[in-house]
Amino acid sequence: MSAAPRLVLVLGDQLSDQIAALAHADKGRDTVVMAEVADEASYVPHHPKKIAFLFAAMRKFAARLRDAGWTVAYTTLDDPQNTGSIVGELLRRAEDTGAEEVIATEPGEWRLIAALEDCPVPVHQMPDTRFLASHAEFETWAEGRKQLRMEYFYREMRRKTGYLMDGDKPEGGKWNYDHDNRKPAPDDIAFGGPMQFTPDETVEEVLNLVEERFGGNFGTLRPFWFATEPAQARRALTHFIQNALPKFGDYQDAMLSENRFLYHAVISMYVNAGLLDWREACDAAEAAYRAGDAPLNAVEGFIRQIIGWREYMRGIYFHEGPEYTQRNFLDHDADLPSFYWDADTDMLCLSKAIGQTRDEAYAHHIQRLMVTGNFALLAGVDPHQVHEWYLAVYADAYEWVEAPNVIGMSQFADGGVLGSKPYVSSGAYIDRMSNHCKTCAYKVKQKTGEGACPFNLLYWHFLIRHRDRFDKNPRMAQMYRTFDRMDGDRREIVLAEAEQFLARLRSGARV
Ligand code: FAD
Ligand code: DLZ
Ligand code: SF4
Repeated sequence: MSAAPRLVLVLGDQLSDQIAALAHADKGRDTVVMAEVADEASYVPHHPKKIAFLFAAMRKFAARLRDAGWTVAYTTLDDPQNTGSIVGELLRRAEDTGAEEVIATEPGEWRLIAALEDCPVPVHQMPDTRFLASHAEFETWAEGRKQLRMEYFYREMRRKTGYLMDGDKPEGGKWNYDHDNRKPAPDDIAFGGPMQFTPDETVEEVLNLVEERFGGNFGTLRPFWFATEPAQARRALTHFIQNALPKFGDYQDAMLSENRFLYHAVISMYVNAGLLDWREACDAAEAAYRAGDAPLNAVEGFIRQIIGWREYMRGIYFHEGPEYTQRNFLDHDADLPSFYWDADTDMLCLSKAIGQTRDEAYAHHIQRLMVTGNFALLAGVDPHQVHEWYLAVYADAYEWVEAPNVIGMSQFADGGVLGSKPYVSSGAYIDRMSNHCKTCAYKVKQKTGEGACPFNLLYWHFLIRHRDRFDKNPRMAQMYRTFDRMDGDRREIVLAEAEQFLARLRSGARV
C-alpha cells in the first residue's frame, strides 16, 4: 500500500532547491503547492517590481521543479479558482489530492506562521535551514546577555564559518574594519551598477499581470531588470565581485545625487527570495581577497553585512516575538508624510532616496537609515507606519529582516534592543557623506531662519523632547552639552522653528 499523498508548500521567498520542505518530501508521493495569492500580494501595498520579481521567479522555479520530476500545483493570480490566500490554496489542493498533511518551511513572518498553525489541514513547519544560525543557536548566544550586540554575535559567526580567519585570530588582526569604510562621496563612480536582465516571455507575462492588478501601487514597474532565476542572480553576483567589491568598503556609506547604486551589490532581493545562497556570496568575496583582487576592509565589511547583520537581524526578529512590530518606545504618533509616497519634497536627500525607491524598489543602507529613517525618527512618525512603508517599497523586504532594521535599528522603537542610542543626525552628516546638499533648496550650513535645513532643526527638537530618556546615555552626553552651550535665545529659536516645521508637515503643506 502506498503512503497517503502530502502537500509541500513553497512560498514566494523560499525558492531554493534545498529548501527544507522539499528536502523532506518525496517526488513520487507528494504535490508541491505554489500560489500567487491576493492576501500575500496586498497585506501591504508592495512595490510592483517586488511583486513582479516574486511571481516571475516563482513561475520559473515551478517550471524547474516540474522538469526535475516533481508534481507541482501552481496557482496563478488570475486563476478563477484562486481562493486568495495560502491557507485557502492548501485546503483546495488537499481536497483535490486527498492529502491530509502539509510539509512547509517556516515562513519569515509571524503573521503567516500563525496562519499555517491555524490551518485545518495539519502543517508541519520545518526550520528554514538556509540561515547560518538556527533559532536555538541564537537563543543560546542571547541567553544571559544584558545587551545583544551584533559585534559579538558576528565574531561567533566568523569562528563558525572560518571566513577571514587566521587560525583562531581574525585576518589582519582586527575583527572589524568599519573605521576604514566611511569615506565621503567620491566625484565619480567607476561601476556602472548592477547587472540588468532583459525580460523574457515569462517575465513579460507577469509584468502585464502586475501592471493590470497592481499598477496603482507606489512604484515604477518598467523598465524591469531584476534577475528572476539562479543563473542570472549568480551572474549579478560575479559582476559585483569583479567590478565593485574592491571599492565597496570605502564608499559603503556614501550617497550621490547622480548614482543610485554606488559600489553596492544589489543582491539582497535574490538572497532573501532564495535565488542566491549567501554562502556563494561570502565564498566569492573571500576568494577575491585571497587572490589579492579586493582589500580586507571591503571583504570584511561585505561578509559582516551577511553573516553578521543579516543573521543577527533574523535572530532578533524571532527572539523578540510577534508583538515586535507594535513597539513604540518613544511614543511617536505623527503620520508618515505624504512625500514618502511621491518624492515630492524640496529636501533633495529625501526626494532622491524616495525617487529611486519608487523607480528601483531599492535604496542602499545609508539612504534607508540616515535619510528616510532618520527623517521619520526626527519628525516623530508612528513607527508602525514607517515599518509598513519599508515592508511595502523594497524588493528585499520581509518582516524577519525589515522589522529589526526599521523598528529596532532605525526608529529605536524597541527601546534599544539593537543599538545603545538612536541613529539620528543633523544635516551635517548627510552633507559629509553625499553631494545632495550642494544643490538642495535648503541650506545645510544654516541652522535657523528661512531656508535652514530641516534636519538641523528637527535634530535638536528630537533630543530635547526626549531629554528624559537620553540625558544619562553616555554616548549622547556630548550632544546635550552642545545644545546647553548654545545661547539661550538661539535654543528657543531652534525649537520654535522646529515646531513650526512640524506643524507645516502635519498640515500637509509642501516642505
Ligand atoms: P550591500 O550593501 O551590498 O550589502 C551586502 C548584503 O549584506 C546585502 O545584500 C544584505 O543581504 C546584507 N545586509 C547588509 N546590511 C544588512 C542589514 N542591516 N540587515 C540585513 N542584511 C543586511 N535588508 C533587507 O534585506 N531587507 C529589508 O527589508 C531591509 N530593510 C531595511 C530597512 C532599514 C531602515 C535599514 C536601515 C536597512 C534595511 N535593510 C534591509 C538592510 C540593507 O539596507 C539592505 O540589506 C541593503 O541595502 C541591500 O542592498 P545590497 O544588496 O546592495 O547590499
Ligand atoms: C511578498 C509575497 C508576495 C507579494 N506574494 C506572494 C505570493 O503571492 N505567494 C507567496 O507564496 N508568497 C508571496 N510573497 C512572499 C510571502 O509574503 C512571504 O513568504 C512571507 O511574507 C514570509 O516571509
Ligand atoms: Fe537634505 Fe538638508 Fe542637505 Fe537638503 S540641505 S539635502 S534637506 S541634509
